[in-house]
Amino acid sequence: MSLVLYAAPFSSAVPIVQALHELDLACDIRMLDLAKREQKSKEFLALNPNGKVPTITVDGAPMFETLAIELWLGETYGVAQGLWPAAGTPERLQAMSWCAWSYVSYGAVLVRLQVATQGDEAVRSADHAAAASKDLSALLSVLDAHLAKQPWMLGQAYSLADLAVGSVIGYSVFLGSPVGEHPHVTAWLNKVQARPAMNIDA
Ligand SMILES: N[C@@H](CCC(=O)N[C@@H](CS)C(=O)NCC(=O)O)C(=O)O
Repeated sequence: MSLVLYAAPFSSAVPIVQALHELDLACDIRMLDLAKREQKSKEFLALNPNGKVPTITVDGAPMFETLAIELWLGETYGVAQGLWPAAGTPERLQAMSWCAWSYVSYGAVLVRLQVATQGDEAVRSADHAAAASKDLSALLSVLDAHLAKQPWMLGQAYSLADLAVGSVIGYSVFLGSPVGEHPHVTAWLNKVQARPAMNIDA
């Protein structure tokens, strides 16, 4: 398969670049200059009408949304390498659940924190930030209890589910989420972030 990834530094595309490294996959990575609005060119909008990175083409066919690309990379390339559970296993169900949990359930509350702390002046609010922080902490407690039982998201071995969930949780630290109050999440995140693939220049 011929893969072309459209990415940008310090963007949502970074976990995809990291997953490609974990999988040792050949991919033509094209860095867009978002400040120059290269993502809004007619050619790029034909691939992703949202005009956002990451966008990947598979033998010319486009796909967008980080979560969707991560799940697709896992099922397409990860199973053979032991980095993604096989279809039909309980672990596959858990992988899809936790990845969606991080991007959708946790991500939605994270946006509340981001808007309350870094949004336009009119929408900034200490009260909303405190409420979002409390709700994030409740979600982190669920993750902490999960990681108290096992060292990695899916059990005894690292997988691309750790990369996906770890990317969202790691980004949330940067936004001020109370990750540090959850010891098992913190210890797991340190292990995820120590992987060589997480420290490449993306
Ligand atoms: N939910 C999307 C978000 C993608 C997104 O917001 N990408 C940003 C970079 S982090 C972007 O391309 N921004 C350019 C723009 O909005 O013009 C995903 O995960 O793929």
